[in-house]
Amino acid sequence: MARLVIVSNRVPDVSEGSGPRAGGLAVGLADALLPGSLWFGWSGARVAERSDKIRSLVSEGVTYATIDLAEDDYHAYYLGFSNATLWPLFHMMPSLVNFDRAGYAAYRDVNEQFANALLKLIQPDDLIWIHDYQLLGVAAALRRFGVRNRIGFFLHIPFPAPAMFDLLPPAEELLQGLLAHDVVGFQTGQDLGHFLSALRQRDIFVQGHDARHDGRLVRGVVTPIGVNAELLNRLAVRAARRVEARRVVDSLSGRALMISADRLDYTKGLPARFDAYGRFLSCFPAQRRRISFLQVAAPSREEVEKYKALRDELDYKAGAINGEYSDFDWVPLRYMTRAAGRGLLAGLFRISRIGLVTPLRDGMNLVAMEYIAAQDEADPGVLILSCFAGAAALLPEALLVNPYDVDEMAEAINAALLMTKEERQERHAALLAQIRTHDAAAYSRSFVSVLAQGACGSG
Ligand code: GDG
Repeated sequence: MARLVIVSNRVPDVSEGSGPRAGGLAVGLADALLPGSLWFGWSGARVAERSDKIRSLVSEGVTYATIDLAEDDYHAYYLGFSNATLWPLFHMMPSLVNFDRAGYAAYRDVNEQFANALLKLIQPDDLIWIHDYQLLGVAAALRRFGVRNRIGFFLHIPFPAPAMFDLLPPAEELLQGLLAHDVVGFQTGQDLGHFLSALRQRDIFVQGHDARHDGRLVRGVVTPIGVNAELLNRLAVRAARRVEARRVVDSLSGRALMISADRLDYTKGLPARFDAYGRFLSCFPAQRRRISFLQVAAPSREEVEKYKALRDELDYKAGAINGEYSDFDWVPLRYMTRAAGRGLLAGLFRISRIGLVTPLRDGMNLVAMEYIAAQDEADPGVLILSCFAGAAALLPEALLVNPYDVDEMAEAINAALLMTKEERQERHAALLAQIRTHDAAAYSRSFVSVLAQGACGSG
């Protein structure tokens, strides 16, 4: 079998030896990462000048190769074009987009730097699998350098509707970049549809899910990412028994816990979620003292300006809710702006009666799946999920809500609190079956099998 080369902005930190990983790309790819595979990306380190030095480390038979980023590139490529231009635009939030040419120039340069390093690492038969929006131009650079390997790309975030995509000054070039791959994968059928529409509008020949361009075939696929449900459940069972989780249970005095856990990101819909909780407390006074809401918000991209503004807004809203509704012996909202440990988080999911996941737009959303996986099947909690998360397409038995509709979310919280055990069990069984079918192993298996088709010169 051909060797698999994974390329992503960051490579997982394997040096810490922190036990089983329960989330993220490392789990999504665990089944594809056979010994002998290579994973290439940015080390996370920033240096004064651009450098082509590659460092390698082998862990469990997998080679992790990294380069450092120049400080200027970190600002212009990573914080700039990737996270202040593409991220908000692909999540269809154009008013938050910052664009400047210098940022895009750095983005192209870094993508080329990645391609240059890869040239030194790859062999002719390798299958190359590139991940996410930071690296839309790597394959095009590899093609310019004459690389003829099979190259696949997977977009973890949504692909925007064409009218939104076209707002990007370099839209055309980015689309050409995607066409340099043999396979382009998306989380949902809607994302793939948007991509194909953008191609058709440019008179690129599309048939079914395939595009033909420059004499090459580009195959569009939908391969939703998933979690390892068994691993997560084991982690949750163990953590729920531990003293940290027990202390949380004791602190509830019999009340139901509602939990949300997100990176502190404006796409995750936290301000409207806080408003919805406030609306719930005001509209359903009889329920007030039956619930406690825990929001874990892991700081993220703190150097991007829009993220600072979000943090201030949430501080204000959290203070307002607790000021208005707290009692001497009850605080309605526990709001933490630091990450919880992986195990503890799984344990907290398990002891929570409600998982509240309301992104304004999300490629997939693994928290929703982790919440389901962590539940006790005999007495499971209720998942309230945004209809604009990719996960909603797979999880129709959740209570689906519009994350812009504060009243609807408030009503869903109430309905979840009142839901009978039978209904909770029924919904949970259906949700669990879905996340087992669409799990991490299925994700990488289905993508790699399409990428491998046509290898050895048959494409
Ligand atoms: C992107 C796309 C897509 C969260 N808080 C804590 C914590 N987390 C973990 C969760 C989960 C991961 O971070 C977040 O994954 P999501 O999928 O929810 O969201 P993004 O980070 O935006 O991921 C997304 C994903 O890529 C994969 O394709 O699903 O749509 O945006 O695993 O559990 N982990 C710890 N402490 C926390 O406080 N340890």
